[in-house]
Amino acid sequence: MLDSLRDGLQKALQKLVGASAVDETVVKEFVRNLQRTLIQADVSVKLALSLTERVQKRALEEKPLGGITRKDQIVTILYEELAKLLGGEGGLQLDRNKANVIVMLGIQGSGKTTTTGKLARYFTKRGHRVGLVAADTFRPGAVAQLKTIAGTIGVEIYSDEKERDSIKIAKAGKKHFESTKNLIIIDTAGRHKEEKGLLDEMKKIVSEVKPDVNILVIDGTIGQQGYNQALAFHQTSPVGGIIVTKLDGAAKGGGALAAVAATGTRILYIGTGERVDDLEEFSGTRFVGRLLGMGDIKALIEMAKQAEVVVDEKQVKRMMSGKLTMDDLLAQFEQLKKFGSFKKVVEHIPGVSGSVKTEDLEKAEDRAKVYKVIIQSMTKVERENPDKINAPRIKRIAFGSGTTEKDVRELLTRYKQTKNLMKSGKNREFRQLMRRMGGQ
Ligand SMILES: Nc1nc2c(ncn2[C@@H]2O[C@H](COP(=O)(O)OP(=O)(O)OP(=O)(O)O)[C@@H](O)[C@H]2O)c(=O)[nH]1
Ligand SMILES: [Mg+2]
Repeated sequence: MLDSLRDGLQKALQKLVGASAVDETVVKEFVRNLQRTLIQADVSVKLALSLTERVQKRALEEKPLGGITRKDQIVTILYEELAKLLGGEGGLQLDRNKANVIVMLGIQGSGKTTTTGKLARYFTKRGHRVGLVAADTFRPGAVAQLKTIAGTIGVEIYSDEKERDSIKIAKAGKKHFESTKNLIIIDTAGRHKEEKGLLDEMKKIVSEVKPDVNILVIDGTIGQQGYNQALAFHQTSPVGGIIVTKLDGAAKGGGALAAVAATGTRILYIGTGERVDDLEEFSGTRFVGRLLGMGDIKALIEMAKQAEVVVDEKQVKRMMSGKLTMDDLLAQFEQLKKFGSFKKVVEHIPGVSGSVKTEDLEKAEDRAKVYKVIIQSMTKVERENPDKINAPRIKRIAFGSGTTEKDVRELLTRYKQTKNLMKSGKNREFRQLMRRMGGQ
């Protein structure tokens, strides 16, 4: 989903993370890369500039919060600005004790009718009583299309193929379901002779029906015209939430971002396929996290707090100078476990997440469990001087821990590798993580 936008943002981030020091030139280059990526993803130039200008200003002016590096700070700023734009969490809260009325808005082919069915399915599953109203009198076959969808999901539909006035149908449909349903979704036309006619019709429906919310359906694959489209609807019928469709395909996503900016509302759901179940609740923070190739940075900070990672400073210093005992290694495994899975930890390190395979991480986690029992079967002397572990000792340790000699040898190899790694300081990300965990 939105591959090019994601790739572009991640490349810009990787460059930032990879820079030896962050100065004004690096920040400005980062901002230029962001601009290019956003514009290539069909975000309007104006929106791209205002967003990146804010990022640049904050990146140059704000001091890093305690405990995090300037690079992390900049990543957090970008994250916050994108999340602010995308407007928090999605989903639609309904009052179960009344008949909630939704009017679907959007131009032809944006996915209104399909999404009407998806919403009906979604809320029926959650115990709501849903009724659909077929108020598209413009396109031949529109009523039949909604009828078919309603039939598939077993939801009642109100239609009147003899009536040409969509406003009358919308009103009658609302009345028809008002006392028996608690969610009424009105599907409207998207096709019209001219845009003005469509907007006028919607305005009339909205003023007569007085819905609880107007939902704008935006095709995720449209480019910059997303802004004007959204604005046109919003000015005549105030939009209370957006659903972006077709995000399963080649969507660049910029149009959707622009629509949010134009209406100042939230994305509620996203459509990820043609089937009636292809609807996902939208989460701004999760979405941006996915785009940037990391989880929520705030979640990482929270996680670290929750785990109350207490790191013995002396131990970390000793480890980083290359003096490593098996107990240190064990402590390292334990710390990572406290953080959650390896996978989670790695996902939260900007710049690293994209380059590590999930299977490798899961394997690493399983191996860590085996290593732990092996270390626990070692004597104190062996733990402190792993280099002294010879063949007879390996045999004994394997027996004592219920593992194989191969496992023990593997752990010893890992031990040596870790020791070398720490000595050479090649693995900068790892050292950074250690530092963040409370080391130097
Ligand atoms: N891949 C994909 N296709 C979708 C999605 N949502 C809708 N479509 C397809 O988009 C096309 C148009 O969808 P409709 O629901 O008929 O659009 P509409 O807005 O009701 O169109 P009009 O009635 O002409 O105004 C159909 O072929 C749908 O199957 C989606 O999330 N993903
Ligand atoms: Mg339709």
